[in-house]
Amino acid sequence: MAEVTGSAASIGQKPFSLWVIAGGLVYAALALLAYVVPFLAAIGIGFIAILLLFIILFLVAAFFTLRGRRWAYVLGSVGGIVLTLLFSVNLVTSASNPADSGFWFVMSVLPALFLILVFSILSFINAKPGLMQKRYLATPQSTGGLLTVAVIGFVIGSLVAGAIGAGVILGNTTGVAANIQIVPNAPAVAMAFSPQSFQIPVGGTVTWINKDTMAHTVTSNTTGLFGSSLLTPGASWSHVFAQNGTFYYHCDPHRQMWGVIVVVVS
Ligand SMILES: [Cu+2]
Repeated sequence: MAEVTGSAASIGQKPFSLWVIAGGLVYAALALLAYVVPFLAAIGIGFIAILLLFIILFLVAAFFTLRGRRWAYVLGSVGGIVLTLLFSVNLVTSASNPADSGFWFVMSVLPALFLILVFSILSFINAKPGLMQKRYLATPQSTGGLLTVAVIGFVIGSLVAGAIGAGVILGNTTGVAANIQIVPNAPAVAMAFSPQSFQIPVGGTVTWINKDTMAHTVTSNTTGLFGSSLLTPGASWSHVFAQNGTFYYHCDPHRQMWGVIVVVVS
């Protein structure tokens, strides 16, 4: 009984800052896992390996952070920065559209990484004198606690606003008259562009609409012939086909997504 009391007391005695760092790292690891599982079938083994590496790194860093190891939260912070830089383009795309499947991930993981970074730097600087000497590192009843609550509040707020925005964006797409739909879960299905083959007379216009919850492109297989920018969820794009012929196209980020436009002389 005395031992149980003792271990419970030692958990309570860990500095608040280490709980924030470890909690943030565990959240980042679980969020990565939750984000990537639906796309496992559609992404390459190399990409899965990289993400697994980050998940393991975050969990190991969290474990040793709680044991008070300085290298652990340095490792966690550096890992977070590398992850952000590596996927900066994807993060910006996802954050710019609440209907994007990655919106919740960016809006919760980036603030978590921010907290990890701030508390890691402060903990690193104050490790020698001891974290318990600084009130904002030692206890949640401090400016450190206030900052943590503020960041969590920001995350909840942006997720609620995002959920409302996503409904509006996806609701608006029903009014657009498009010839070809980029279907939900497009990278994982056989026919990502529906219809996959579409015929028009010379001079006709084809309109694509993205009904998926992630960004895609319409890109000619013949380089430079035609191509959209990244179409976020709900976005549409049109192209006029002035020449007859058979034009294959694909999605730039997901090469397995393809379709064909057949332009005939009427
Ligand atoms: Cu795509």
